[in-house]
Amino acid sequence: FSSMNLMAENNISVKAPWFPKHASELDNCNHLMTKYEPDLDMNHPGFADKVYRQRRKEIAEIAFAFKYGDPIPHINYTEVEVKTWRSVFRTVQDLAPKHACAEYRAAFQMLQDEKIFVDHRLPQLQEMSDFLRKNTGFTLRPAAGLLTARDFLASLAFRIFQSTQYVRHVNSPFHTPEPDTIHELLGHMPLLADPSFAQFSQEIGLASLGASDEEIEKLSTVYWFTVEFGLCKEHGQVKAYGAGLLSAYGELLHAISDKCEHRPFEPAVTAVQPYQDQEYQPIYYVAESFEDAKDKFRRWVSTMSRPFEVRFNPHTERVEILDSV
Ligand code: NLE
Ligand code: FE2
Repeated sequence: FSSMNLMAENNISVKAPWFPKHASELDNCNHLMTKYEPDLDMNHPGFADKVYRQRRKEIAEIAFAFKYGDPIPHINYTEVEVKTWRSVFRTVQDLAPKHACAEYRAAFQMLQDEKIFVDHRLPQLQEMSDFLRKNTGFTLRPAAGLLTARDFLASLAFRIFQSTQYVRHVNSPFHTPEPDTIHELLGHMPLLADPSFAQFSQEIGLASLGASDEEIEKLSTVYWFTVEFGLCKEHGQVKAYGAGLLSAYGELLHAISDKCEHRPFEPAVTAVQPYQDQEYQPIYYVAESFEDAKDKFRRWVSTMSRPFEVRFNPHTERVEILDSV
């Protein structure tokens, strides 16, 4: 058996792009997309704000210095940052009961019961990571900004979510095109505490390991229209489960209005739907349920071209490669 594994290891080096085989190798998966950096983008609300740019640098340094196994450093959030958190937190608290899916609402309640979600302070990534570990085995590591799709998806294969730790600019609390810790905390964390959703997230990650560039593009598009902007049905009503909707109430209300189009989630079709990340989406995909989305996703992934299969071993935090050809 071990020699078969070895063979697979040797073969894939010629056929497939490099990918991490152990959670510690995610230390090499922190490449940034620079399009939304406040230093580089004139339209960024922080572009003219020296204090904000300095703060972003400070917090980015923490992520760059982070190594596998380190505790996630604590951030002393400023009064302005707490004010931004509070205003987004309160709108989510108001809107979630009516518009968020049941899994989100249940996890949100748990986070409130554990006093991790309160309006007067931002949750720290380390306490959130501990919470997730207890519920689904997901953990967090800090990211300096928007990562390349390949690096970001790879971490999901290990049930690790790369999370930003800085706060959006105070002038745009209700929508930002780039991820920030409010988006991660209010958008992603509740659902990563749900077992079925956590499984779905990990499966997207596993499918991405060693995939071609075109396949990564398709997988990240599926991720975009599900984990980020997905809608689902609940007792005949349409609810939000996408993190980009749950952390941005402007878009959440848009997504359930008649100003956009709803289409049924169908991975092969969704995967090639062009999208932009500046403005609200014109099209959203609606899943019947997480279980249904997972089934459809699995069937679609099995049509992909990768010549081997991968399996995550949670005891060793290692991805095992199974030669399937
Ligand atoms: N638009 C989202 C928000 O404002 O929270 C962030 C999306 C990140 C992909
Ligand atoms: Fe996100």
